[in-house]
Amino acid sequence: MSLPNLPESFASDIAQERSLVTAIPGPKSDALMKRRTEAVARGVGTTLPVFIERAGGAILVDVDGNQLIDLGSGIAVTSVGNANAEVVKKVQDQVALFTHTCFMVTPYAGYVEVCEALNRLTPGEHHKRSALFNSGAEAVENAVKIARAYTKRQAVVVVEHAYHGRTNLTMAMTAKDMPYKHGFGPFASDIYRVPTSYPLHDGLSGDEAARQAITKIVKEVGADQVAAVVIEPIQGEGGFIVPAAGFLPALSSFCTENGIVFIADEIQTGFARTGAWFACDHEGVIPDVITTAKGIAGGLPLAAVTGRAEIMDAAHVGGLGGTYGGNPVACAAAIGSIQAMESGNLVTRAAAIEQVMRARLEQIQAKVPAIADIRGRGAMIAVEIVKPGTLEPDDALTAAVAKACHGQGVVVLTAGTYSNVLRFLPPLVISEELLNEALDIIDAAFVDLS
Ligand code: PLZ
Repeated sequence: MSLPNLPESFASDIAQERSLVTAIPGPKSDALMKRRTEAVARGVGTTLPVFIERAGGAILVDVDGNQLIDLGSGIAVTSVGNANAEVVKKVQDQVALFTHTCFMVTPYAGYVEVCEALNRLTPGEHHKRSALFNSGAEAVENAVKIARAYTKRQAVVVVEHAYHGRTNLTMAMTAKDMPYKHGFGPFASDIYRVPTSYPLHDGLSGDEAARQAITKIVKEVGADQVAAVVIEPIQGEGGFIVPAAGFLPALSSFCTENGIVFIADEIQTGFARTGAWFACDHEGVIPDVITTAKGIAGGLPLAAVTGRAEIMDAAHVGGLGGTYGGNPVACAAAIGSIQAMESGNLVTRAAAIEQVMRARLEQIQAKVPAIADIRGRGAMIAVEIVKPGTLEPDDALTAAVAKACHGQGVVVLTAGTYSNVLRFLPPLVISEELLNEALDIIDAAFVDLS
């Protein structure tokens, strides 16, 4: 299996090579870390205490001159590569023209163009409209506002292991206590959590898992009380949990039959990441409303809600907005990023990355019994790590493997309610050599530590 070539325009002026010239972290990063500790609130965590000075493609260059392989993409953001040339050009042109007007005060074409692209690319051929925001959490908040306005109902159903953000409403929708919610309540009311489909642990078919969730909604919430079911088609922070086939279609049909708005949170899975434009496409699920962010704009803050025109227009004039939502520079970045995904055929490339990664991870699994599962789609792949012979989470081994990778200059992330999932989100432009080198390091870390 080999990865398809990319057009010349994707070349980065930073050599796509790993290179360690100091310990990780090096002395300059250490010094900055001391300043960070003094100046920045401790609640803002750090995965890797290495300060970045430049980046290109799938390489991060730190202040000590080390070049790290990026298997995190800043949590699924820089899908088109860091500092992608098309994104940089669009941003530079826009920033020199004007930086802000507030779209609600005096509009500009870039915002409309991004909404047109969203309406075209998201699942379904129906008439759609979009609205733009700054962060994923803000998009989820607005999707809920819109669903409540449309249905004139209040209850919101979410699932176990869900992650939807850190604002008050989205904390209530997020499942995991530590670190996201602990001590930060009281949380928004009228949020109900039902079981999801987690094939490794529940052993249920998609239909059985859907029946379990639907029964709980009907019996404990009341179907006619529910404004929206909000679900990540593949859970991100929850541990790249891919529901059993049929689960999402069954849940979506139940929503349609009961006048419930089915909201797919594709903030992490969207924009080519999973080897399709959107993860819902893998099962032909057409959400009523979809939230996007992260990969949409190549690293600039932008998020969106896209949905059926009649649902989106249920919010009254002036009911949606915000000072910066759909900022012109972020919109220019999104236009560049979407163009790069199309010209670089990154949907296909994400699917090819899955083939390369799965083959290598299966080889590692064959010698490491702690790896209970390899899952995900496209360039969103993870392994779940357990005590061998059980399904008991091993968060200590997970953290140790991640740390060993970091020490060798490979940025990997962890995830999961039990912090026992090692996840990989490489930029979709990563070269096959870099990807294989990173996998060599992951392989060695597992063999050494387990
Ligand atoms: N919905 C599915 O993945 C953000 C969180 C990082 P924001 N995931 C990364 C952290 O620890 O804060 C996310 C997501 C899904 C919503 C969000 C929220 O997006 O842009 O971080 O607000």
